Formats: sequence, C-alpha cells, structure tokens
Amino acid sequence: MRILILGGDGYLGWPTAMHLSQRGHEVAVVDNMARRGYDNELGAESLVPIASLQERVAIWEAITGHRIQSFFGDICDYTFFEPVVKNFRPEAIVHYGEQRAAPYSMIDRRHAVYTQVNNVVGNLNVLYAMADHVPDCHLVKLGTMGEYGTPNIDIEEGYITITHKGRTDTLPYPKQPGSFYHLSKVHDSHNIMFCCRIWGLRATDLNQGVVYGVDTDEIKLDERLRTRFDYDGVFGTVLNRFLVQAVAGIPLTVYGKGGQTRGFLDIRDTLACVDLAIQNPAAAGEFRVFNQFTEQFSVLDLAKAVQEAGRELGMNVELNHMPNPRVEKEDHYYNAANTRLLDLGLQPHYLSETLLESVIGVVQQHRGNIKQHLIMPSVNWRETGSTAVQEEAAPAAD
Ligand code: NAD
Ligand code: USQ
Repeated sequence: MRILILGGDGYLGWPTAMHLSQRGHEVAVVDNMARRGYDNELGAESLVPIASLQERVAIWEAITGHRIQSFFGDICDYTFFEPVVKNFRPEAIVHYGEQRAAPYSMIDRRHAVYTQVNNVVGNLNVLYAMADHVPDCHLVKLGTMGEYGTPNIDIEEGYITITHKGRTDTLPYPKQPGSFYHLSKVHDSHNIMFCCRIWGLRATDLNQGVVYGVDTDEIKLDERLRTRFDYDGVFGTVLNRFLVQAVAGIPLTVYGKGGQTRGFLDIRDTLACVDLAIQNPAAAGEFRVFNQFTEQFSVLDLAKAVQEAGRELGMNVELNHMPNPRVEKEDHYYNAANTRLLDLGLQPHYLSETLLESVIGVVQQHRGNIKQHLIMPSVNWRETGSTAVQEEAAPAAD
C-alpha cells in the first residue's frame, strides 16, 4: 500500500515509517520539524541522540534497500500539503503530526492557541485533501485516551448506548479532557466524525494511552536509526521520565497522591496497532474508535515498578510525592475497554514481561546527556502563565 505518515520525524512516526517500510509498503513521511523547534525553545533535547530525518532515510535505505520518501513542510499550509496528497495518492494516512504535550499546551495563552490551531487546522487540511483527492483513503488518526478524562463509569470505545426517558441511542462517549492539548484531540475527533458522515470518508481514531519504551525491531538494526526519548518536564511522559530519574539518582516525581490511573502501552504495540488498523480499514462513511492501550496503571504503580527494577540493578530509587502541577483527580475509578484491537489480533507486550532493565540500560548508556534542571515540572495548570515564559520565545500562531 501507499502510506503517508504525518509527523514522521517524531517519537512514534519514525519507528512506524520503518515498520511499515520493512513490510513492503511504499512509505512517505511529512514533517515540519516543529518538534525539534520546541526543543530549541525549551532548551531540551532527546536523551538519546537522533539523526536528522535526511540521515535516517538514507541510513534506512542503505541497510534495507527500502526507500522512504520525505516531504518537509507544515500540514497547516495547504499550498504545501495538498500537492503532497494529490501526487503521492496515499491509500492510508497515519496522522501523528500534532503538538502532543499537555504541559506545553498549558504554558500560557500563546502555547494554548498554537496547539489548538496547529492540531485542529492541520487535521482539517488532512480531511479536505482526502475528500478532494483520495476519497477512498483510510485515515488512521492518533487520538488519546485523555479525551475521555476519568469518569466514574466504565469507558467504552468511542461510543456509549444510552437510554434516556424511554428512548435509546448509541452516541459519542462523553469527553472530559484535562488540558488544551487533550481538548484539541476532542475537536479533531468531532471534525473527523462529521466528515465521515457528510463525505463518506473512512477513519479510525486510535485513542492511545501513554507510550513507553525505546526499542523496536527496526531500531535494533542500527544505533543511528534510534527514535527520540524525552524526559523533560514538558515533553517527557511519565514512565520514560521515571526511568531517567532513577538512573540520575533523583527521587521519582510522583505528582500528588499518584493515584492517577491511565492506559499504557509499549512502543512496539503502537506500531502493531497502527498496522492492524491499516490492514483492516474502516468502511466508507465509518468513523471507528479503538482504545489503544494494553494495561492500566496508576502513577504510583509505575513508580514502584521502576523502584523494583532499580533495586535489581543495585540502585536505591526513592519517591517524591510532590504537589501536583496539574488539575486532575488523584484518586478515582478507572476501567476502560480495549478489546477491539485485541479482536483484530494484537498480541501485547506487557510491562511485567518487558525488561525495564533493558530500557534502563539505554538510559544508562546516555546518562551523560541528562540535564538535571529539565526534570522538575515547570508548567502549572492553575496559572495562566502570562509571566512564566517570554511570549517572544513561543512559536507564533497569531
Ligand atoms: P512527537 O512530538 O515526537 O511527534 C510528532 C511529530 O509531528 C513531530 O516530529 C512534529 O515535528 C510533527 N508535527 C507537529 N505539527 C506538525 C505540522 N503542523 N506539520 C507537520 N508536522 C508536524 O509525538 P509522538 O510522541 O510521536 O506522538 C505522535 C502522535 O501520537 C501525536 O499526535 C500524539 O498526540 C499521539 N499520542 C502520543 C502518545 C505518547 O505517549 N507519545 C500517547 C498518545 C497519543
Ligand atoms: N505524572 C507524574 N509525574 C511526572 C509526569 C507525569 O505523576 O513526572 C502524571 C501526570 O500528572 C498524569 C500522568 O502521570 O497524571 C500521565 O502524564 P504523562 O505526562 O505521562 O501523559 P499525558 O500528559 O497524559 O500525555 C501523554 C502524551 C500525550 C498522550 C497522552 C495519552 O504526551 O501525547 O495523548 O499521554 S493519555 O494520558 O492517555 O491521554
């Protein structure tokens, strides 16, 4: 198949490009390097050094003989993006190309506006380009489990059947997102659903949990194919952060009580889920939602797992229950369905079977790159941030 990957220079986009290319698909990636720009802005960088996209595709071709085309540009710029779709004529588009950090979206007004414009406008451009040029193409869109929030009832996969005053309907599951970033994903979902209804597009919204891990089969072929690994207080996700903190000898930054429970998955399962969605496309006019995670953990569960893995390596890992910089429930019911990808054949890699020690090994290899001042959270949900960050430093959205 011809598969276009948006955000193909990112943590998940690059490994996905290699994974699909290795399986014989004709793969092209689009990226505007925004993510590398956020690093410059924040003074942060991936713990694991990463090659440029040009170097990566050249190394990939030299090793495997497979070509990955790359297009450098902004999907919000339709004069750039429309010809890419028109000429490449993808049969599937995997859309990772958004600003994905909740804390980044909560820095201040400017970052909130940037996040929502970048994500919502980019996604709208994708929908228009599909409708005009490849109406049969299948959109595989990365959403987030955070769209649902933490309701006091079970979370279903996208829809819930409700009986109200004697009448019954199956309706979109209620959304209670916890940041302007997570809200942007809700807006995307609504726009995609609408376009499936009016234009008959086919789409799968993958409501993904928090991803962890560094290795995929393709990355293991060559060190120079490594994907980014973020640990800073803005872009680092919780388990990846805890592993770096353990190696750096910093007590693990458990926000509040640590009872916040989320869905998690190994990066290898992200690739498998996207692959399964592509192989089993949505029908014309169908807007499907799959909850893409394999296990649920509380933040405290994860901290204890890292503590245990550290102990086996002779490290003394401590926990630091610090004031929560976010506004979120710290003690709540959480039970989310995730059977649709399993029904398609997903074979999960569970955390208990994953050698956390092996991820720690990669972190130890690069421990010299850890910048301690980036570890503590710097963004507080309760503040509008108007004085926290120089406005000029932010990417301009308006
Ligand atoms: P990432 O930031 O590493 O990658 C996103 C890529 O998209 C970056 O390379 C960035 O430069 C590019 N991009 C952003 N805006 C763009 C634009 N307007 N035009 C072109 N390229 C653009 O993020 P990631 O961790 O790989 O996540 C990928 C997707 O998966 C995101 O949409 C994210 O919301 C979703 N997701 C990620 C996780 C996770 O734990 N990493 C969990 C759930 C969902
Ligand atoms: N947390 C800590 N300590 C830390 C970092 C985080 O306790 O040092 C807590 C947070 O308060 C939160 C939980 O861990 O309760 C998860 O935080 P996170 O930063 O790992 O994940 P989140 O902000 O939700 O965002 C990440 C990705 C995002 C994706 C989302 C999936 O950055 O792109 O959409 O995971 S989900 O969480 O299911 O919405």
